[in-house]
Amino acid sequence: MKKQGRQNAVVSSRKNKYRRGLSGLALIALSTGCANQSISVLDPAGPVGREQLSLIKLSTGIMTFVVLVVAILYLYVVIRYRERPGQENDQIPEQVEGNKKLEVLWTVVPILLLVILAIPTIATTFHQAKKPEEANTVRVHVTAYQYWWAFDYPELDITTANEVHIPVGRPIELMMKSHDVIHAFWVPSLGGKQDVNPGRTDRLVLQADKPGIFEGKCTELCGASHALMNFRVIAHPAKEFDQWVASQKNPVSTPTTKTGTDGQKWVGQNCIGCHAIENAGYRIKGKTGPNLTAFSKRTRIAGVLDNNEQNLKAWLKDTQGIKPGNRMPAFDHLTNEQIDAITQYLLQLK
Ligand code: HEC
Ligand SMILES: [Cu+2]
Repeated sequence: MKKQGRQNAVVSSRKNKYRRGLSGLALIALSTGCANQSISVLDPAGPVGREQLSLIKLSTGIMTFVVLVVAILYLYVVIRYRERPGQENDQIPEQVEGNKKLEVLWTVVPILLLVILAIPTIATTFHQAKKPEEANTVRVHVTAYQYWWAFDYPELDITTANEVHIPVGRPIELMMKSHDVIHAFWVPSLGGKQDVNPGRTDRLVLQADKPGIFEGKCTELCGASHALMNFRVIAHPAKEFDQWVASQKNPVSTPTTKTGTDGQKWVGQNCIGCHAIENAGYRIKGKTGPNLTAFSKRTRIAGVLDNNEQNLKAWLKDTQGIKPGNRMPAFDHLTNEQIDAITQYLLQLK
């Protein structure tokens, strides 16, 4: 019920022509508004996430133990040695200095606790940093931009953005770098976080055991729209993944309607300097914006809006209201007819 209310709020604020600021808040509500996706470290969906959760449980257990011991001792001392009625104010209790047993106890116990914490932490860290076995691995190059993610599959010759498709049950080796500032890559259900830096490449290996949509977030403050720098890991059974690869390599990019053809032309004139679309006959392949090949298959626009006609028009007219400070200018100077044609064209790319 609550979620429904929030979504209604989004729709009505959209009617108010996306009041700046307000719409940002509404979008956050929207992006958390769906039920079937997973975004929790407590709900791991692969071996990396599970190992990390067991470390979280271990350290939480140790911390809880320490807090309890300290709190109980504290309460005991406060109550047992409180000032009692009739006691003289300046009466000083017996002074004790140095107790070998106690000194040893409270040095050794914390050391033991740290060792118990350190051994599995170090072992897991090295285990997870290992390069996965060659044969089975899917390699993906990740590039972070303010405020979106590019995904290249070097061995499959595919480029996509904001949504990275993977097969279940196979390790995914993500080699990551940043195009601008420091970002961080985090998919709570699968694992992370990994800082993504300009000028160096870092590896993160993830794996999903079951199909599903796993939400990802940038988790290093990177600018005005940092909180909206969302992405999705979409895990498929092996066969479905192969189908996705095939459709992505042989995308449908030729419009069949007059409006679609107009759209293709307007996109060529306005968008293709920044965006690439495969199989569409454009001579230029823009690289400063997300690759839009097979765009209609994306579930969201820019990581924040559901992908549909109405939202796509809203995005084109008010990019800055929806994602403040992002690098795509608004196209509010285009006529409604042009926007209609562009939208229709993009939504038939599959
Ligand atoms: C100056 C470069 C530039 C131009 C020109 C441009 N864009 Fe963009 N576009 C971007 C950038 C950068 C983003 C990523 C914004 C973000 O999420 O931070 C983007 C995002 C998008 C997205 C969302 C993509 C996704 O993966 O979800 C769509 C759709 C889009 N642009 C369509 C268009 C269309 C249609 C045009 C032409 C009318 C256009 N763009 C013109 C730079 C540009
Ligand atoms: Cu970021």
